[in-house]
Amino acid sequence: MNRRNFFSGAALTAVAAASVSKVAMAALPEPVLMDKADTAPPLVPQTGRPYNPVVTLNGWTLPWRMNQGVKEFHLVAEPVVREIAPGMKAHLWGYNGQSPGPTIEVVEGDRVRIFVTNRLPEHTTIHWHGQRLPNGMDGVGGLNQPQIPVGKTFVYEFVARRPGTFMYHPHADEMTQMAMGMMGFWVTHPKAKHPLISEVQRDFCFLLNAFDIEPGSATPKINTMLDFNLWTWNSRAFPGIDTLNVRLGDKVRIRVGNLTMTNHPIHLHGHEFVVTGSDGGPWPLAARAPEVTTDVAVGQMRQVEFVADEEGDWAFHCHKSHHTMNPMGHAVPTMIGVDHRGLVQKMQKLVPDYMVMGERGMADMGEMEMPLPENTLPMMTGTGPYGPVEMGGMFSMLKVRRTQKAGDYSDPGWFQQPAGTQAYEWTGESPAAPRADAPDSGQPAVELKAVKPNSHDAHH
Ligand SMILES: [Cu+2]
Repeated sequence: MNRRNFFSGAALTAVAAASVSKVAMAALPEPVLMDKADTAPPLVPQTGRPYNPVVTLNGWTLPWRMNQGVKEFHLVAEPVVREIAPGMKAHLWGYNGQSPGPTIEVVEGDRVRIFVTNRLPEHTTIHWHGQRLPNGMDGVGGLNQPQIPVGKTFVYEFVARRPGTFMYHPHADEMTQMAMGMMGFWVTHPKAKHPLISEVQRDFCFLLNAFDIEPGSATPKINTMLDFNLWTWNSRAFPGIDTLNVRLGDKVRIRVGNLTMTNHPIHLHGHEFVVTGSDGGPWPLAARAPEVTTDVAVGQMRQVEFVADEEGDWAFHCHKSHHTMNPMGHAVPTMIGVDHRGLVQKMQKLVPDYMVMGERGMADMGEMEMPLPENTLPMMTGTGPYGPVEMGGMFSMLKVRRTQKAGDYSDPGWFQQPAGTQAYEWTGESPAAPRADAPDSGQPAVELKAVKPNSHDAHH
């Protein structure tokens, strides 16, 4: 098998145990690597109990081999190059060629054996966040096991005892290894119909992560505690995050885990969803309520469900407005209301490329063709059918279409607004806008007096 071309076919196929000799079965499973940041089609299981596979945003599911009833996976911890969005690549650490690592999908009751090979420059372990397992398999280096030394392979083995939404990450030099992008998703599907787990047509998953990468560089600053500048879903920033493309009327589940250093209120437009579970398991029906935003705290996971019954391109994003921005957003002073005329020409004599930012708000940034250092994303970017979307970071779209085929995850393009259903410009008579201060006094508003240049009233 050509490992690098493993995914080039239309359908993914797990390694068939029957075609591998006894000698080979005693050896390490061949690691499967990924060299792209694309969203892979769902990995339909070829062995073991059937289930409805998930789709990992800008990610993929790790194939396994069945060895005498045990599902065997091989994770390789290693330095990787990850495209964060077109125009920027980061030097991260991850698994099997990418950050995050591949999603692991198993079925409740499966016995799972995971070989973990360490190709990092330092020791590591893997903690299986949320799993019920023997204490010695929990992966906390120094506490439950010796660290996995550089160049060595350790084996984890346990039964996936409860169905749900989980993740994995190192529990060794955690600050460094998670800041470098080491993490992955884990889904345990129910073995039979479950009273609290719905059957859905689309089941998406991704991790929230964050990096601090100086404009013009490629390696994260691992000591950053809070002031990250790249807010990502599965190590991708808008417009590099794929859209979630569904058919009108589909029941949709989205699973999210947070391995950043802050909480993220995840918000969906145009629909209400219900939070149906977390890494603690499916939630009792009495604990569920409709929401359009759900906060995912650090180290938490949430799964939300809804029927996609409104056609359109619906924004789906973190509601912290700084998290829908790319680098450059923090050190820029607020310039709204400041008149730069005159100053720009003087500055351009000294610095030909000098530009004023934010004089009328920051929206100009979305259109600005400002020279950027190599390997840097614009602060607000991405273009929609009506111009710049003025977003970055943790932003994507739910695209709901009547014409999307069942099982088709391809991007249908931009939504065509039906006539008469879009905001439009008022072209009739415009009455004078009333002002709070003195609508009848004929005096200008107080704030104008304070900032108007050369005004005789400006002395305070
Ligand atoms: Cu956020």
